[in-house]
Amino acid sequence: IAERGTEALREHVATQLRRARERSVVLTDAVDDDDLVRQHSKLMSPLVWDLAHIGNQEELWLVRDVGGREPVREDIDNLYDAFQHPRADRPALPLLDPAQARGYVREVRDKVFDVLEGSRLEGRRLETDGFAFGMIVQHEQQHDETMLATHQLRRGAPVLHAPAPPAGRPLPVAEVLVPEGPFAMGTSIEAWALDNERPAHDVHVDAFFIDTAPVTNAAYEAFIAAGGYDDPRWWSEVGWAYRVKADLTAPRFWVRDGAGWLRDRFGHVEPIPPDEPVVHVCFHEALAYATWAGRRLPTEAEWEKAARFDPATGRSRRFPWGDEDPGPEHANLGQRHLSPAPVGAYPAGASPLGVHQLVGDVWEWLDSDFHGYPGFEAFPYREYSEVFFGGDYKMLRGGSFGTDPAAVRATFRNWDHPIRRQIFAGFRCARDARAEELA
Ligand code: AVJ
Ligand code: FE
Repeated sequence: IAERGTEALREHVATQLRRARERSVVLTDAVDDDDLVRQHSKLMSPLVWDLAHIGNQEELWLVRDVGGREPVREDIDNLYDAFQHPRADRPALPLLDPAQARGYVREVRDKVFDVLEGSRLEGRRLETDGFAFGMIVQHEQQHDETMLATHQLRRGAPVLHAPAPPAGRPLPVAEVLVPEGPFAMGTSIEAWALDNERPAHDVHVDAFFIDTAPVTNAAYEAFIAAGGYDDPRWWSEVGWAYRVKADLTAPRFWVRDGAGWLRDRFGHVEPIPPDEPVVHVCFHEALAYATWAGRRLPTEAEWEKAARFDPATGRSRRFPWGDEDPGPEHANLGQRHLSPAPVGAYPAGASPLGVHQLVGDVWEWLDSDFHGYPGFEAFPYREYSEVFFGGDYKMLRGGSFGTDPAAVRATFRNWDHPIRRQIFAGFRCARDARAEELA
């Protein structure tokens, strides 16, 4: 992005802003006003809150901060400040109604296009405008994924439709060795990288094996059938306590069908595709599966090395397949398909070491907590990342079928509470390399 001329960059920003808005409109026009204002789950905001919050963040950063313009609706800042009101409390707030919210986001967007016309855009950080637009594009796309998760929780006839993902094919090997040694983790040069992805720094990683694909529904069903949910040996202490308290018996949205299972996907109840990555499991379920299978979850550094390290050059790539932005041949991103794709569906997206589907399909739970990298600087606000450091979170990497390409990179870091299951998260397994395997 940095090498493009200002006009090309302006066009790129405009295109990304429009793409994000098209998606927000699809997700909010798909349901009636009653479904927009209702809370479909205590875990989620009403969709109409997300919509106006998207507009309010855009107003704060692009209209007021970058543009230096007069506020559009200063009076509603508090209502749409995520730190003022937990999700469960948002339906009771005096929110903009659907027509007002739609009018508000349109008015803000008109002003933003005006600001964009006069912007210099040459820099990577907020002072020089380019980053601020990228941050707001990513923010809208992040909330679009959150709204997609709200749709998954909504009951009633299906309103979202998309073609099935491409077919899978068997992978030649189940796991690959990632060699011992340092690699460059994080980035100091990616224009739209958020504060927690910075700066680039060398990390030493011991040799380890990582699965070439995420754990599938069929593999996960074998864990269930083997009594995995009834045996505390496989669970951490806190994981087992949660498994009992929440009465977990299978991934969220799986429904019993005699001796087997079906799944409810955006209101379509269907057989569970055996070769698709399992989705809607929490961190505790992922860890229990891995322990049962005699494996473990990768750490965040291991995942990023598997995704970026090119053994031929020693360099870290932007994406597993190289430095090009994601195309439809590389990864299942962008809500083009409303489910993960079967294992092997994206051979062009594999990493140099032969690891598939690291980006797209399902977010992958990792056995790491959320901290800043050495040299971390909060930017442009502490509430994006820093206030979450050291909290009760586990890391997630790679994005899902619901994540837009603009909002994910091999350096992109996501986090959530280890009990969360409504997000589009699965996992893959890893293991230590034994001495005799390294000879
Ligand atoms: C980075 C996905 C954890 O959705 O809570 C949206 C992103 N921050 N608005 C979230 C975010 C502020 C954040 N995650
Ligand atoms: Fe937000």
